[in-house]
Amino acid sequence: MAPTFYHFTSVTSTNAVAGEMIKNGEIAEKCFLTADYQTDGKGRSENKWHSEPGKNLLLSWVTFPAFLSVSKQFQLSKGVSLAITDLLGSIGLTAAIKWPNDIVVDNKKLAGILIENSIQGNSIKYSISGIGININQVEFPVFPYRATSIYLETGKAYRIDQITRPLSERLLSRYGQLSNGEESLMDQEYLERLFMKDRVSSFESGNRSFEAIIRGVNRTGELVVEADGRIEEYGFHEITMNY
Ligand code: BT5
Repeated sequence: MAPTFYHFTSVTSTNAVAGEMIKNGEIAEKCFLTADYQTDGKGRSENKWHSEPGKNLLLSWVTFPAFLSVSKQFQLSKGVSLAITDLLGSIGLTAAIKWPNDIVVDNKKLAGILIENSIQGNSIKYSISGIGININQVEFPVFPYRATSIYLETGKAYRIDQITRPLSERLLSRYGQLSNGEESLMDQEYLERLFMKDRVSSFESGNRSFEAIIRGVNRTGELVVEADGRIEEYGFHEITMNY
């Protein structure tokens, strides 16, 4: 089945539109939604995703990963992170995966991922992978972490579809690996691309600030760090890394 692409000029959020289309039964496997502009682009929790009209990739990819148990849902995030870094590598950029959902180039955030899963019992009914990749934007608001774009890093302007199409192929290919059970290969590549792995970073957890070394990510997607010689594991909401 060939992938389907839906393009919108302006939407609230491509993830929200994808969710509505799924509920209305308008969407099947291998579906990609893109928009030039989002009036309410979403990040995690209450965070917003900012993007100037027509400058960047704003995409939601819909999957129905019935083969994946809920406890393994982070594997999807790994697949998406690998696909984005594959794509950036193909245009000459060395990108790292900053756990849990950022893609950074030269210590600056170039892309963000927001995966929203609909869970039923122990299975994932559907999953919406929202991806924002900064392509041609040159100025950004002041964010806690610096932002960058493909243009700023390579000096080359891209049409959005020059990124969307190859990215969709990379996503489907990584998804194929996941559904074929090629997890250990993906785990290994993920670790190789993990930002600050085996280097000392500073973290905050609750009201504690500390230094630790990222060692990896466990089966359920928690960050594994070594602090004072001890291994500790943290969930998404339990730790932030300063960089
Ligand atoms: C993310 O959240 O990084 C997930 C972003 C996902 C965006 C896509 S676009 C298509 C789809 N539809 C949606 O509505 N969303 C998805 P988080 O880790 O919470 O990071 C958000 C934070 O990154 C913001 O609070 C800002 O500090 C910063 N930020 C916002 N826009 C940015 C940008 N364009 N580049 C770099 N940083 C940005």
